[in-house]
Amino acid sequence: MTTIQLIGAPTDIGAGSRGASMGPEALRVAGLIEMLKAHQLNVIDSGNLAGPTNPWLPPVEGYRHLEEVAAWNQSLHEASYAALQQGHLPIILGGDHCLGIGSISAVARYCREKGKDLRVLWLDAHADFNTSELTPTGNIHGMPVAVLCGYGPKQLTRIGGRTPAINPDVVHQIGIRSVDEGEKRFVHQVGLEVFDMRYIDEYGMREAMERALAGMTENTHLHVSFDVDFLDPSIAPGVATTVPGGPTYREAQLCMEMIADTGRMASLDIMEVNPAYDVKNQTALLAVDLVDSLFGKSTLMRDSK
Ligand code: Z70
Ligand code: MN
Ligand code: MN
Ligand code: MN
Repeated sequence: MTTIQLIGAPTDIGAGSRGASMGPEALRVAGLIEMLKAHQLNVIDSGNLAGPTNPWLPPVEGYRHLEEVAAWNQSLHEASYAALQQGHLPIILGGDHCLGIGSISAVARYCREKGKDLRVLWLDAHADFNTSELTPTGNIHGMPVAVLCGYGPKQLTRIGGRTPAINPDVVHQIGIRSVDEGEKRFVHQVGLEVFDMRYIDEYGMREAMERALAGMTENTHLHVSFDVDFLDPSIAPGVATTVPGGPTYREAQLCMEMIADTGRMASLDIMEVNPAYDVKNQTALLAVDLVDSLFGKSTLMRDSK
């Protein structure tokens, strides 16, 4: 029986607005644990990590709160790695998306040691591929993919003991529709695989997901990093950075169902839920509903593949 371990990381240290620090509790209040238990999963809620408070300072040399971001991610790295070593499936409750650094560096370290092939699905409105030179804001939640690929300050790129933590070709991004000018060139330069909204509009979510999930084997560890601003703001208003033109409810459900069908998801981030922008916790409720599909809820019985 699979054991899920919830790890809360209540911080908005890498974001441009306050409030994602309330995300972990919003997800619990929305019934995350009860939903997981209904799938006959063992659930351990290890509570929330502790870390520095948000000093709300301007950027220094292209980074806001670099030391605090490093502290949160170091602690998340250790907690996520320990969960994986115990054979648990960690679900990280963010918190802003800078936490993908600690989470995914831990998954990458675990996969290296176990000889597993890592694949990262990055569901987001943003590519999160900025560097201190490219960033228009200094907010580190716009940088985690670049940091994981080795582009960034050593306080962050060295978390997990190997730089780079991952190669760009393990990352497959879905739903992207807001990329800064310099960031665009850099994404292109390293050859990140991006299924942006233009692609999804032209070819559909099904084609995008078939490609993003193609070529996995029994040995693949699939990590899903779900930034809730992936979703169209009309259904998910509770995020700090809404970007119009995201996946609809039905497209998002299909995306989750196709991931579930692979049976390979072994770790998950749920990031950027921001109750300060939400109405009656609907965005956390929607995230729980989608994660329900990610764990295999489906409308009808289906042939197992
Ligand atoms: C912009 C930046 C961002 C959210 C990532 C936005 C980044 N590209 N915003 N996630 N919510 O500031 O780097
Ligand atoms: Mn993000
Ligand atoms: Mn985003
Ligand atoms: Mn690939």
